[in-house]
Amino acid sequence: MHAWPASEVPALPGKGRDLRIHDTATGGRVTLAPGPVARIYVCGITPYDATHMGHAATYNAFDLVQRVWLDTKRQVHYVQNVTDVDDPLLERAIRDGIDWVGLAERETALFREDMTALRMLPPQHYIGAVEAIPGIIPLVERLRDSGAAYELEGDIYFSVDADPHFGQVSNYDTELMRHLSAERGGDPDRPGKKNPLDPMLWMAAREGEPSWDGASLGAGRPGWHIECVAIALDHLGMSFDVQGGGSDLIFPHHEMGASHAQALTGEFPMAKAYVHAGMVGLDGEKMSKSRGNLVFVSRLRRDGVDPAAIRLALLSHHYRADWEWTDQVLQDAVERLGRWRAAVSRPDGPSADALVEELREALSDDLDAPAALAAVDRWAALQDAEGGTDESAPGLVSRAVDALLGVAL
Ligand code: 5CA
Ligand code: ZN
Repeated sequence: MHAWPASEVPALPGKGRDLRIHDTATGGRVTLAPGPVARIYVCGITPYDATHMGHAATYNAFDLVQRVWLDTKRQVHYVQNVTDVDDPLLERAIRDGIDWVGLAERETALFREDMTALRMLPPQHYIGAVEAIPGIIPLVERLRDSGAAYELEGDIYFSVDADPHFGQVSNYDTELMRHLSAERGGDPDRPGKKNPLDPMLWMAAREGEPSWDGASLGAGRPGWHIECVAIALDHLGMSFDVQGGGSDLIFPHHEMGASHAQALTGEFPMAKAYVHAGMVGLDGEKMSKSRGNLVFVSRLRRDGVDPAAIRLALLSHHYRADWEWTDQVLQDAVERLGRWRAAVSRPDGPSADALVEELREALSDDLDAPAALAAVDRWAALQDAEGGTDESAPGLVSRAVDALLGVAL
């Protein structure tokens, strides 16, 4: 699949700092000091509805990760998937009486437009589940042949007990895992499973649903977790730097994915850091397609909201916090954007050298975007109150805000 066009990232004087980021698996901070190429996998959308502010907030977090790395003069190898065949997509297509392929294409196209407008850096590999199927089949066969997977009435399940490290991404207890498994696409109550938590790797063809020739697996379609593992291993290999997504993916998705990869390769861990963004809510509930309480990026754009203001609204919250979208959040961002634009439109101003270092310090410290915004606010306030004589300062602020925060002033 093609991704979306990249906005240019201006180079800044000096060099950025290594990223220290919270890792869900260890519960602590890890310093990611990869070699010249940093590797990141971020779980993509299930394209049955438009991009909402929760999605945008999650992709904003991982965009910042890349901008910090780019500022350290590293290259970034970024992979993202599109879950273009799965139960929720098929259910929505049936509900609306439309073709599931067309629905996925339409919503993926809209997502690309939203990401472009928000200046999110594109992945180098943007891979759909359907196009990954030829790579998924041999992995499931290998898991089955090694005893890490088993058949139940034609479906193939992964045996969580095959991975000695199972449970070490979420660190959740069994009761919570069982509850979340039932809530998030699993089937813990199905009779005949070895462990109620075992997730499906390959679902045998169902009447009226799309299916593919699965060689020795028979006709069917892939499970959700193996989709991301196949794509990540194919393009990044094991022990990549960051596995990213929203906190609703901690369990089962990232737990199971890590276990699949570890059982397949005998290596541990799959990722050096499991990084999770908080949930964005509306009116006290998580914003979700299934609940329908959504604020869409495309809707705001159509209403004439500047995408840079949407981006500033996202940046005004720490990525790990759960927060509520309100009109006030957007209004504050619109006002901040106006203040910043006025401040950089003058021919000179107070020196911005210290500001660049403050931005670097804030973002390398577990992506502290609110602290970064506060630093720019201080420079803009000084510009407003006293001005300055540094003719390079306004341009440097614009470039730093663009390079590190993805906001075009
Ligand atoms: N296709 C799978 C991942 S392989 C999926 O979860 N798709 S999704 O469309 O449901 O979500 C896309 C991304 O947005 C995921 O990282 C998810 O964790 C994140 N996300 C979904 N809802 C919210 C929300 N309300 N707040 C923050 N992030 C969210
Ligand atoms: Zn995923």
